[in-house]
Amino acid sequence: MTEISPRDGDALAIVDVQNDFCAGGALAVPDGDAVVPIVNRLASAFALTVLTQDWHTPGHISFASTHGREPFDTIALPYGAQLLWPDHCVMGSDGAAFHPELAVPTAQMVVRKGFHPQVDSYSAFMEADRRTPTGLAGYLRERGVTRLFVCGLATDFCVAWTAVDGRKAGFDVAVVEDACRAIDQGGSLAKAWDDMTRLGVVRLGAGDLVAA
Ligand code: VGL
Ligand code: ZN
Repeated sequence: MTEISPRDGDALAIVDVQNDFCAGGALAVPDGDAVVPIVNRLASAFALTVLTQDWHTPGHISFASTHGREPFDTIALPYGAQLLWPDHCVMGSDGAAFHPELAVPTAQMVVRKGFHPQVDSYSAFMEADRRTPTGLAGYLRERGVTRLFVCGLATDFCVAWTAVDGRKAGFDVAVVEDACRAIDQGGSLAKAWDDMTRLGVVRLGAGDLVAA
């Protein structure tokens, strides 16, 4: 793979590098912390960087505890099947804060998602009802972005849904695989790559973009 130099029209989306998805967090992604130095290095190569932050109300509909159920059970909601999670990324909590070593002072926008009590949002573009946009597509378009690189946590949920919706919104999208880590629950990682590949999401390594 030839090295791709970030240029005008490119942006990097750094998905959910938050304490609750890292070691000791409420929904720790295996080896999640490992993305932090890679993401920091990637970010330095982009003129436009966007952060996302999972940001739920207490008692959010995606929490197992809200339904008296166990994490990783699935329930039917008006907008479709919802996998249930431990309480995580409650707005304003330490768990919802960015990892303390995430160092992206140049980030120009933070997209918070999942803040409607009755609707989850893995994707940075569209809530789980598939109807409520976050505004990110418009923001990127107004900023002249055509190509979006995605990294962060977790590969098989918020990264994948963001990448897929980025394609549906008309952007060229690449996922920087080694700058992501997965939850990999019930085959979710393989399915996520199938979905992404089918929609033309390109799979890259950080070394394709920046020197190690
Ligand atoms: C995520 C599960 C629940 C993620 C967020 O960031 O991938 N996963 N909420
Ligand atoms: Zn969440």
